[in-house]
Amino acid sequence: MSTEIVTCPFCEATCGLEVRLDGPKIISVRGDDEDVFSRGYICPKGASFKALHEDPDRLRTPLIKRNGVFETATWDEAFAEIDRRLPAVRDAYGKNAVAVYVGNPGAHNLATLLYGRVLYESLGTRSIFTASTVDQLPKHFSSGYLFGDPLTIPIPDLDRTDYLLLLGANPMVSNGSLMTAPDVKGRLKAIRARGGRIVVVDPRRTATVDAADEHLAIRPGTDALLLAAMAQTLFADDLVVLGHLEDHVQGLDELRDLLAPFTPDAVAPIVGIDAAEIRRITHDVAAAKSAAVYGRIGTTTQAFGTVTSWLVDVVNVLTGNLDREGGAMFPLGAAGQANTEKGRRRGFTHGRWHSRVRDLPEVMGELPVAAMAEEITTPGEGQIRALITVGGNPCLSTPNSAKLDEALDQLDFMISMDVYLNETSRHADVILLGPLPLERSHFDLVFYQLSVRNVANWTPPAVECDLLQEWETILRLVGVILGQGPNADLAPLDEFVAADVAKRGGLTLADAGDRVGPARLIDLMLQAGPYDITLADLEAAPHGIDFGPLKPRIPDVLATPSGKIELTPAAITSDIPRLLAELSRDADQLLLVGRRQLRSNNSWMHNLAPLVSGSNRCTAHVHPDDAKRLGLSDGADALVTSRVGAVTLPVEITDTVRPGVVSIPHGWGHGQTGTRNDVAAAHAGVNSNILTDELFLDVLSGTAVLNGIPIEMAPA
Ligand SMILES: Nc1nc2c(c(=O)[nH]1)N[C@H]1C(S)=C(S)[C@@H](COP(=O)(O)OP(=O)(O)OC[C@H]3O[C@@H](n4cnc5c(=O)[nH]c(N)nc54)[C@H](O)[C@@H]3O)O[C@H]1N2
Ligand SMILES: Nc1nc2c(c(=O)[nH]1)N[C@H]1C(S)=C(S)[C@@H](COP(=O)(O)OP(=O)(O)OC[C@H]3O[C@@H](n4cnc5c(=O)[nH]c(N)nc54)[C@H](O)[C@@H]3O)O[C@H]1N2
Ligand code: SF4
Ligand SMILES: [Mo]
Repeated sequence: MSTEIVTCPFCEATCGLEVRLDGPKIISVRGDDEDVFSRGYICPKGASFKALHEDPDRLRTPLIKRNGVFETATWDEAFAEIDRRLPAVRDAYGKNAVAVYVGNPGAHNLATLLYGRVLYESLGTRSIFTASTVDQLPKHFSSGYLFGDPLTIPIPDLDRTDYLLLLGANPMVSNGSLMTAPDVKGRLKAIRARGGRIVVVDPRRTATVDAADEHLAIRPGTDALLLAAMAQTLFADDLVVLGHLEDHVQGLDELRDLLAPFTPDAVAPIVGIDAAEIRRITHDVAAAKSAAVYGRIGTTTQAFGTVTSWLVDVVNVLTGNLDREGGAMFPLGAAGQANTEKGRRRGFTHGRWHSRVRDLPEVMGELPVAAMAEEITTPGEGQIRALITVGGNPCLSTPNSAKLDEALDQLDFMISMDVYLNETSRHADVILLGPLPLERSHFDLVFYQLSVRNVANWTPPAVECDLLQEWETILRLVGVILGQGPNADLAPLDEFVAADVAKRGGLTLADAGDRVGPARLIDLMLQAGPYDITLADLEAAPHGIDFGPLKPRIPDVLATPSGKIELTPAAITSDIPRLLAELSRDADQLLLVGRRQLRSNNSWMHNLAPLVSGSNRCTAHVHPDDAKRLGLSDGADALVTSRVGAVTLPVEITDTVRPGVVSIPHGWGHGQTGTRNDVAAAHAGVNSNILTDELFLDVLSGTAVLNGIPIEMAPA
């Protein structure tokens, strides 16, 4: 018997877990009471490690599709097949003909985080897509222009704030996002216990609303108007107090003029919140000793995702709450945070190239995944002919996924790096499986940069595993792409990656001793980081190291060309005319929004029996007034139709959604032919992304609109 301490990589909360093992067999998993950050917290997904590891459907060997049927293969056979087929596509059709899609688990996996870039660079392709364009890209965009770096993102100082205004976030269920905060439940409770206030803006009465003081049931897609009216009110009522930011802000007068038309009275009928309420909330935020305005996926995956993300921080700035205790602050990650590097690049740009078919701008080197299907199906120079998916399930998670599902069949060659044969990987010609979390090392490189406290924690592999590690898989792919054949020597490739990391940190390879792989890279990044620690220090502290609460970082953190917070970047304010036009929009249209669920993890944990037991969760929430008007009855099937598709699913009549809004969770729609996930198939549900529209985007960032989709609904 042994006990291992690990960090859970399933969501952004970075909980410490205590895993009891009997040899390779998991006996139990519980929260690690001594974790410096999570203090014993665990959720149902973290508790499902055992079910995941023992899942009979989990892939155990690579698979190669021959004559339409998957056959088990050795690693050598799989790479020989890749060597035979992948370079041929590039040689025949050019570099952009090979595309990559990286999904959400990639943000929690050192293989993709540290070695993904060599894969892209070796391919030399511009056809790079990730789940960011169905998620948080607008926040990177707005932060890039406001503060000079897309990963310089202000995080609510949850543990000290006196007033938290949440828009489009449900951390009681999601456990927090762009806000690393294990036991967010306890942290929210503490705000109220110390006399603070929580206000939630959401078209649904969520679990977070239940934990809050106030709820504003906004009409979907109108947060930008609400925030613009709040900012306008701050100016009009003379509430702008920059305080410590006074010398670090540019564009205040222009901002006042731009936002002048967005009065509470002008926006109220569209937003669905009284003008007097908007004024009162604004005055409350301004009067609070400290306040943090925070927007999450309900504000990014909507028609004005970037403008909304920008206005969230505009309000934080105008009330003097940016970069101060209890406000919205900049974390200082222990490793790999670009804004701690000396002599870093000044400024952020996007649109350095554009997608071929729809001319959509690149942002952070990637193109909108909403455009991936058309790039596969539209003939011409640069047409995508091969695809590598890395820990992603775009056939369930991206807009108009039926179209993508069809498009994938047209590819000449497809590789999926995945742990399941599911809705996406069933299209692949070769599936390269990866080890599961307990079988690999882990360090939450990204999420410690977005954390409500500065902490760091290293996880060594807890369980032995004879699978190729995913960083090795990626390097082996790189070997194939570079023409070194299917059995390239990985050591020099790994050393090449490490030498680059060492150089950026002003170090040499020798500084990491004889370590290799992700451990070497993290060791180098820690040594180059702000806390003067090495990986050995973290190895000696299995419950993590706490570097304390967030500290003010302005002006050093700013990397804009002016060195100031640039409040009115043209790249963002160019969308104001479109926002003005919203003031005359149709406020009666029935709109679809999503709904995350505690026992789901996007699309991929529905194959674990403990997480899908109980009644069907894939239902359409409809307000009683709408149900009556549309002739829908509770429990009966309804047909939901959008511009691009239709699904039939059971109705759940509930006043937790505001009138005019229907909510369907995403990530369902299992049981398709050729998949191997029996439990999920028995709880199939429907895919809400059959309804979302690949042409409906946040115009600036190309992020898909997944909330606020116009739909029709009728009894089935
Ligand atoms: N309508 C609607 N759509 C949405 C959303 C929404 O709110 N509404 N949310 C969006 C958001 S925020 C996101 S992040 C995306 C997610 O979009 P995706 O990342 O495309 O989807 P996931 O369901 O997270 O799929 C993860 C895949 O990775 C595999 N996997 C899990 N662990 C590993 C691993 O360690 N290695 C490898 N190689 N594979 C692994 C799983 O089997 C699964 O196939 O969905 C988006 N789609
Ligand atoms: N249990 C669980 N946890 C997860 C995930 C999961 O699938 N399951 N996924 C993880 C991932 S990948 C992510 S990105 C995070 C996301 O973390 P959150 O952003 O906290 O996730 P959601 O629960 O989807 O919350 C979004 C809320 O926005 C609301 N909303 C919809 N449209 C609008 C609108 O127009 N305006 C406003 N103001 N609100 C709107 C929705 O009703 C919903 O309550 O969660 C992560 N954590
Ligand atoms: S909250 Fe997130 S990190 Fe914590 S146990 Fe659950 S899935 Fe894991
Ligand atoms: Mo996400």
